[in-house]
Amino acid sequence: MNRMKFDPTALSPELRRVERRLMLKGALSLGGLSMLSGCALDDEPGVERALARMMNFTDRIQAMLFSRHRLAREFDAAQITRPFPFNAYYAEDDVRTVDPAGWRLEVAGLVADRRPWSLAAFRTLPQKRQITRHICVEGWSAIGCWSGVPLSIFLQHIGADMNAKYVNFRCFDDYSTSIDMATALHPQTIMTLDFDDATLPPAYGAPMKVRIPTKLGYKNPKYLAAIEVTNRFPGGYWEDQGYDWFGGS
Ligand SMILES: Nc1nc2c(c(=O)[nH]1)N[C@H]1C(S)=C(S)[C@@H](COP(=O)(O)O)O[C@H]1N2
Ligand SMILES: [Mo]
Repeated sequence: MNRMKFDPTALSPELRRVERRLMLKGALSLGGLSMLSGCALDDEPGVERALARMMNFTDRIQAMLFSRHRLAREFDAAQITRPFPFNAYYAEDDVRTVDPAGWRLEVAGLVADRRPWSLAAFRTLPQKRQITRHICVEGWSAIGCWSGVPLSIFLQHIGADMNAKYVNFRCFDDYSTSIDMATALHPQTIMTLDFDDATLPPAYGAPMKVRIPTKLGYKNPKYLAAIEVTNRFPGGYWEDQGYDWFGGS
């Protein structure tokens, strides 16, 4: 790509709209993006490509800065947000439920043992509890109490390849998200069975959600159906629509 001086007055109406969108998001001007990417951005596909490359770059920087030993802040019981907000890509009335006794977590990909897991089996593993802040990109945050099995312990049990790059989550409400292995092994990443010291209710992801306080809300999958260990970049429901893949909080 050729380096060109960025001339904002030479923008087409279409690109002017793209620029306004970028500025509104508080992100970056087209000129800034053009400088950072070293490309003349003279059409919308060009802008999209440059943005995707930037996103890739910020994902890598975030991954480098992430430490398995740096913990998300924990709070006191008195600080728990009540009522805790519900959010999904649909309204609360449309929440899907399953029979907890019949539910099994599917296990796929780079693991030694692919047998599905029941809730009773998860209850036999060590549990951890956390009171942490959930941050949603839609502009709200809330403090909640979750407990369950650390994902790292589950990955050991199924003989997962810990050198694989990604852990992918598929949900039975047709949602999905995925995380890097360092986050999967983080001590506060837990396969949640309980919310507020009682069985996880339908609104918050029954029968299982993955609570990841080092990630933004959309990377905390509810209604878990399957887990896959993989080296193939998995993306996710919101990530495929342009949300940052790393999504650190
Ligand atoms: N399966 C599933 N998980 C999901 C979502 C969803 O729509 N479906 N939404 C995500 C988003 S954007 C947020 S903010 C949180 C909301 O979780 P809560 O209802 O427990 O507050 O769930 C995340 N996990
Ligand atoms: Mo969210």
